[in-house]
Amino acid sequence: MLFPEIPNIPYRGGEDFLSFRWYNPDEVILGKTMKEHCKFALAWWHTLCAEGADMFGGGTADKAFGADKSDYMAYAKAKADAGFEIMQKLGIDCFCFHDHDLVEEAPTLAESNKRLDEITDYIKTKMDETGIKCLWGTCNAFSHKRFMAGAGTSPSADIFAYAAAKIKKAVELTVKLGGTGYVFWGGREGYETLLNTDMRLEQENLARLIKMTIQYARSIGFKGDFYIEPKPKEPSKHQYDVDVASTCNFLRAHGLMGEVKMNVEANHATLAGHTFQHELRAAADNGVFGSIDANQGDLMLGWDTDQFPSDVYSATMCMLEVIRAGGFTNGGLNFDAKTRRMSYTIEDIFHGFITGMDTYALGLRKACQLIEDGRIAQFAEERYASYKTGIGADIVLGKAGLVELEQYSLQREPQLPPSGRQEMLEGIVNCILFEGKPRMRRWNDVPPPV
Ligand code: XUL
Ligand code: CO
Repeated sequence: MLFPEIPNIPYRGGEDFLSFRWYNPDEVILGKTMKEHCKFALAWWHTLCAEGADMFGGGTADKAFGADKSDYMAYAKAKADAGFEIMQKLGIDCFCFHDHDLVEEAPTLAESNKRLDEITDYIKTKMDETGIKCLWGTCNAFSHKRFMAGAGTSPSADIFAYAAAKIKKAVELTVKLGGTGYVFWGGREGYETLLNTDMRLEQENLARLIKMTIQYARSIGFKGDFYIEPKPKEPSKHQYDVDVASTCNFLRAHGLMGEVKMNVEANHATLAGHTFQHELRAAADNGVFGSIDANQGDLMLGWDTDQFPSDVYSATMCMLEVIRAGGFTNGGLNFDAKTRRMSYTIEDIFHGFITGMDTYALGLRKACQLIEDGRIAQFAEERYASYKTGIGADIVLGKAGLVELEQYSLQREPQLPPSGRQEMLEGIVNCILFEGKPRMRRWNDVPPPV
């Protein structure tokens, strides 16, 4: 055991140190256990690799986990041991990885692949022993300097080929570890200036790479889902997968709709100028809701801070959308999150996960209360009641065109639309969030707007 001072983290429902207050894995809510609703996962890169380096200084956390870092395999195995201990103590059933999170990249592709084979043999044994599973895998095609101008969107065909070779291996590893998803995050798939960029060719090539990956993965028996993880910027000034809507446009333009879903990340939504809920709704409405990178950004910063989530409001709206979308199938809530640079101890990692898991557990509980309360959904439904009958139904059913609508409008001046009652709805949310019970009268008892 690497961290004997840290116990298994129990659900206590109180304020005890190192315990869950709201996450009670086996408690059944709306017909499913909390564990099934949430499907939490650990991100190998943040939890086991990131040491807190930033633009102005190196790492503050020791993530050698007792190993000699120059012995790459001993170091890789120590990270795996630490990861499994952390997951077991927290009751997290899944992890997500990039190829070279698992073991340091070697000078050649062949040697790198050998290292990956060896470390995944080790990880697979630990998975069999513990029952821990792989939620999704992905490929790091952005850190090495060869990918400075992108991978699938590189101006160099040799780099495209190298990225394809690396992705091939990452897909094989995902299949080997039984991953139920494969993620494309467009690391440096974007541009800095159009003065040197053929945007059309770059996007076509990106689509080609995704198609090759799908074709190969299916040919070796991958049955899971593919996800694109939209992000508007960072590291590129402009990343091609800006947000869910523009990524859907990319998928449609290249005949990939139906083949690829979304991995929606909270902090990426913030960077795109959207709420997390907006991105989730856009995914569900387009039939591409897949998985979630659960973290949170800082609204005052323009970069990806990848903080552990603590915003219950946002987590509640997220779980509302997840439930609305029918819950997770192959996806889950991956903590693409790291402790702050000043929170550098192993205990801080546990606090990060406990707060993150409790935030989502509380969000789930509150989302269920909002659903059971019913007023919010009912209000939204009734707001559009005019499309159920009469001219509204004709519009929806395609029975009315401009001529009919002109005829209709010549005979009557429309009334103002019903009040949106945003403030009242926000009040209802607050009552449920902070008091756990409704305070107001039912909305339809409220007098109509004047
Ligand atoms: C980067 C990011 C990635 C992906 C996986 O912003 O979110 O870590 O989640 O490549
Ligand atoms: Co992410």
